Amino acid sequence: MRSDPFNGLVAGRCKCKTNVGGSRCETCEAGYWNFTDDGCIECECDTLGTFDNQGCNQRSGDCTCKRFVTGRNCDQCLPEYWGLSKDVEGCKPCGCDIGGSYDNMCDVISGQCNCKPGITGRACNQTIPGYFVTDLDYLRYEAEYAQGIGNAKVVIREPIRGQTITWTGPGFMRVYEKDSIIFTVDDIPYAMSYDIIIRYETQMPYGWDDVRVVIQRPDSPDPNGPCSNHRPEDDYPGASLSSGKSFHIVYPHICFEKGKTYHIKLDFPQYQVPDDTSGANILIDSISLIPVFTEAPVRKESNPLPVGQIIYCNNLEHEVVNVADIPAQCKKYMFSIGTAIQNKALDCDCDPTGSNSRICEPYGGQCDCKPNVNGRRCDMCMPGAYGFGPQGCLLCNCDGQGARDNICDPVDGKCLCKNNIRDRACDKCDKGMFNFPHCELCQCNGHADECEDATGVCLECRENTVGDKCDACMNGESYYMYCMDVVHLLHCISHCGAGKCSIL
Ligand SMILES: [Ca+2]
Repeated sequence: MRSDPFNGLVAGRCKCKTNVGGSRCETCEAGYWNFTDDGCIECECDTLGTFDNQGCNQRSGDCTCKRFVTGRNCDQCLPEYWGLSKDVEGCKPCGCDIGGSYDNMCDVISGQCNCKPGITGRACNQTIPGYFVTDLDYLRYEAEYAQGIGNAKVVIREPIRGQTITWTGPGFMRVYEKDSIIFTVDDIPYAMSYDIIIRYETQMPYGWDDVRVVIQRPDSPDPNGPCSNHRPEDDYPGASLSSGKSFHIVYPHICFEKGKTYHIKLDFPQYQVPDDTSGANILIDSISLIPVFTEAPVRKESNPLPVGQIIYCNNLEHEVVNVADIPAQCKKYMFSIGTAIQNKALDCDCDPTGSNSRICEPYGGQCDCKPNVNGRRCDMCMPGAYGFGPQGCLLCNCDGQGARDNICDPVDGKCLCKNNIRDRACDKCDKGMFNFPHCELCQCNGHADECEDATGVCLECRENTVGDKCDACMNGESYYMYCMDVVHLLHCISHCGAGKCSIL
C-alpha cells in the first residue's frame, strides 16, 4: 500500500480507531486515555500543562502537571508564573524586578507585573520615558553649596574639554585648619543605614589626618523603627583623608530616618600632627550618602547578583563615575535598589530652558543639556559660562592675561579683572590707560580722557589741542602763535611756553 495523505494513511501503518495511535494502533493518542476496543476517551487535563504534553496518564486518566503548572486539570500556572505553553516547565516565572514592582505576581496571560509609578516593562525593569531611577550616588551634597565656617572658601572649577571630570557640581570648598563645613540633609527617602562618603582633593604633600564628623539629629530615632539599634556614640565618627585617594568611607555607617532634617558637620581641626602646618588646606568636593545594600528594601525572593558583584557595583559609586561607564549588570542591580528606596521612579523634571528634551537618562536622571549648561536638570550654566537662556550659555572667555580666572558672573558674564583692567572679558585697560595688559596712564596733558591702546595716541583732544599727546595747537600753529590769538587764548593758554605768551 502506498501512503495516502488525503485519507490519513501511511504505508505500513494501520488505520486506527478514533483517538488511537501508534504504528499498530496499540495506544491512545496524546490527550486521551482508557484504551479499549471502543478506542480512547479524552483526558480532562490540559495537554499544555501536563508532563510531555501527554494530557493524562493513559491508564488512570490522572493529570501529572508540569513543574510550574497547577490546577486539577493542569490548566493554570502556579502563583508567580505565567504563559502556559508547550515549554518543558509549562509556565515561566514572573521574575518581577525586586525593586521596580510591588510584588512578584503577574498576569497569567501577558506576564505583566505590578509596576511602581514611573516604571514599565513586563517585569517592571524599565522607566517610562520622562522618568528616572535614582543612582546610588543620588543623595549627594556639594560642599560648595554647604555652609563653610571659619576661613572656608568656595572654589569654582571650570571643566576642561577632553579631560575627565573628577568632581561634581561647580567645584569645592577649600578648608583650612580649624574650619568646618555643615551639610543639611533633609531628603532621606527611606529609613535605613547609609555609608557617608567624603570626596576630596588633597592640596598638601600628605593626607589630612584629623577630620571629625558630627551627625546632628533633630531627635532620637524611633525606638520601633529601622534605626532603633542606633548608638549615640556612632554620631561622632572620625576620618582621615589619605593622599593618593579621592574619597573616604566614614566608619561606621549611619542610620537616617525619612522626613527628618539632619546636619552633618565636618570639622578639620588639624592637618598633620605635630608639624607646624599653618596654611594647610584641602578641597572638599561633596559628601554622599550611599545606601547600605543589605538594608535596602528589595524583595528577598531572589538575589539579582552575587554578593561579590554587588560590592563591586557599590564600590563603583564611591568615586565620581560616568553613568556610561557603569556595567549593565550593575545598572540592573542599582535599578532595583533605587526603585526600592524611592518606591517609584522620579520625574526627570528637566529644565525647559536649559534642556534639549524632557527625557532624561533613565539611570541617575541626567537631562540632555544645551551647550555649556549643566546640573542634573540642566538648570544652570557650567562654570566658565554665563547667560542661561534658550540657546544655552555663552562661554565666559575671560581674557587669559587680563582676568584672574575664567569664571564669570552667571548673569552678565562679567569676569574678575586684574588691576587697571576693565570690560566684561577683562580685555581692555581701564579708561585713561593703554598698553593692555600692562596698562599705564595715557599721556594727554589733561586734554583727552582716552588714548589708543596699542600706541598710546590720545583720542579726541579737547581745548583745540592736537598731537599724539594733545601737545600741539590746532592748525599746526605753534603754541606761541596760538596764544596770541585772543579768541582762543583761554583754550590754549596752558600750553604756552612760559614767558612767550602775551597773556592779557
Ligand atoms: Ca562639588
